[in-house]
Amino acid sequence: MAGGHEVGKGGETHQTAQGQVPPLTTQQGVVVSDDQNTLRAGPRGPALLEDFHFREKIFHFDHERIPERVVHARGYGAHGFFESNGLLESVSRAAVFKKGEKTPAFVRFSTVAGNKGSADLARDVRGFAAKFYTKEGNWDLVGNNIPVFFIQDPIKFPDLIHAAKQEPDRAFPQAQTAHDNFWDFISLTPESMNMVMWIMSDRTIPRSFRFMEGFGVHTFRLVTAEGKSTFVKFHWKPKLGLQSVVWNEAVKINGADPDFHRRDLWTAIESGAFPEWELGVQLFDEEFAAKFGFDLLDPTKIIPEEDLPVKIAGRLVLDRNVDNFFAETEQVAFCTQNVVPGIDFSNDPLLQGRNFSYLDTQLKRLGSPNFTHIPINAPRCPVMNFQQDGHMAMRNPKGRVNYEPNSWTGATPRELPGPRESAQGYKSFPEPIQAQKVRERSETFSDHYSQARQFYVSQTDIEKQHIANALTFELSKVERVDIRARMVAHLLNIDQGLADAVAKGLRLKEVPKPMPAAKPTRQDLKPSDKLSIVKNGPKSFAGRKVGALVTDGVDANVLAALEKALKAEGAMLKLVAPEVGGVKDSAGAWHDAHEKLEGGPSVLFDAVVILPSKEGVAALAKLPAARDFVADAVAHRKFVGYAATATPLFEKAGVADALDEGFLPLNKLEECDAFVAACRKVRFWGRAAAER
Ligand code: HDD
Repeated sequence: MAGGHEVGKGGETHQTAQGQVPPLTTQQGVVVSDDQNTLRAGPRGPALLEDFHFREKIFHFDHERIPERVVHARGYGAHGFFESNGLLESVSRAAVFKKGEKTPAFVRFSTVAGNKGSADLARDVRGFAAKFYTKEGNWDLVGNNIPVFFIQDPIKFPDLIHAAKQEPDRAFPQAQTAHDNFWDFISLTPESMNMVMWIMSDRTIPRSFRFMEGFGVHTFRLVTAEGKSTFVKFHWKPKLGLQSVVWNEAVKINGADPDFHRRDLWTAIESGAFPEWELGVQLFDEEFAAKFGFDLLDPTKIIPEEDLPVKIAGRLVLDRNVDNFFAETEQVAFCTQNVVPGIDFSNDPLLQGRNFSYLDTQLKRLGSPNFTHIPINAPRCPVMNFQQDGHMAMRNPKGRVNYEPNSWTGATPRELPGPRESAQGYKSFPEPIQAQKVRERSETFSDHYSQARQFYVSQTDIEKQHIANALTFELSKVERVDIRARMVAHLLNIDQGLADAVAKGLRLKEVPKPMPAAKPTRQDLKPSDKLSIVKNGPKSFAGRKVGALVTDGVDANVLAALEKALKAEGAMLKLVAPEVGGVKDSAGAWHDAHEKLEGGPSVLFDAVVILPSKEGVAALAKLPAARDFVADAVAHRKFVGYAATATPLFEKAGVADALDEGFLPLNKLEECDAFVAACRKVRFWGRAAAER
């Protein structure tokens, strides 16, 4: 056999360097004798059509791709469970909310606008979609990491997404909203202004999925067995606290590691540090809804937590990575209309529109109405009905009866209107409705600026600055000056200071008049601390990574003490060295490096330590990547631990005369604990250096 591996014969295993392996077969189960060479007429001759193995292999390869999701194409998922603490037992009959009930779950996080292969740190909303395989059927909570949305009516969704994605003639820019079409549409859509504040905040550049909140966005209903309804808004609260990167970091992470978020989730789960969120709920009744001041069917509005506290109803833990990305993460089909008895919809028009779109999109993506037969989508409770046939049908009715009612003897499934033991049919909440058919937006949906202002004024100064910077950056990429000005006209209805900062940042020749508003901006809404990331930062440094820039001769004691202190905190130390092979410490012990310096810039870490030896620092200071490592960490306001030997590198990096309280010496063992304690704040926001 020319140029190939040894291949076994008929159904036997055979010996290779890896041990006994099964023989390779075709899809028909025929053992393949040669998988290296096509069948030819002579060694140099033309290929023969008869080569069924080659044709089958290429045919299958040619069909490997399915359409990527029209939105949220890039995503990453993991398995886990939801454990209820029983809080919702009194307001919902759903089994998933029974005290102590543990329900298997699958969660997929995503960006919205980019294609499947785009980078993780795009400035974008993150999807947070959870599928609960409950005893009573699948419940999907398909949310985002932002509690409001761009539009109030689903008929605008195609326009919104067309405007956000790459422009149709040139097919760029991808995975970013910094272009004319997006801001043209947005500036003509005042209802998006609350969302604009959220997307221009650091919420859209999360540190990773583990550090972001999630929201069901819409108002839903919970319903008891007796038919009593309570409105609910769902929240996910990350156990590790909130954290985002800064924009300049995001730009650089995208180059250094476009898979930063998926790698983070995968490695956290592999290392046993299982990401966890609490399920929070805001529960309210018609009376609260009537008095609240905004229409709670309007998905561009929130209920501030200060007005209606979030109560915790259970926890979600992700503890298992997928076995196969395509089979699970790509084929998972979330549908907002997947609800179970005890959970119901509200009349939020956007939600009602979504209930059509998700089912429809799965047919397009997965190619068959039988997508529910795929293991990742299949309920883990009995499924019995007479739906049959179709492409790839795996679950087919047996026997003669495929309709109901029928009079054949034997147990064929029938609907179940009343309760029977634990089962009961799904009943929609019988909300009385009397109305005229209209195409009309409710007048109660027309305040577009008040909550946008409330979000903005709730931020810390640094976060306000980031919003102004983000708007300035995005609008600077917009070629048409009139679109830039139109956005500033909206900002004038939100906050004068913000509008001024953006107008100045853009150097608008003429500052426009405020955009005419359907309703004046309310000034009476109190700032809500819960809307700020910085005010809700983590309590510990757990789950974070410290990058240690080291050379040969690194102080063995300091390195060991630092590693111990970080481990005690639940954080990790990663060594970055001039060569990936590693370094020899002051005691002569070898340490493998996790990253070569050029491949491990400081943007990949939450804090850094600079620990060159006296002998090694001069060579290190000559490397541009080492200087960037330090300069970026400083500009991104990270905590920097350092040995006294680091000074020549600090000088070359241009930071030697600016060692502020965010720099912590690491020469003695006891200083390691102090460094880790400081890192709990994650960023040294007091640093004066302008963010590069
Ligand atoms: Fe959507 C996917 C979240 C409005 C139509 N959406 C999708 C995903 C998330 C969201 C997280 C990815 C699910 C996954 O990981 O597979 N979408 C939202 C949120 C919205 C929202 C929080 C507003 C509150 N979406 C929305 C509207 C429509 C859609 C108004 C259409 C009328 N969304 C879709 C879709 C997608 C989708 C076209 C594409 C892929 C998919 O469904 O499975 O049906």
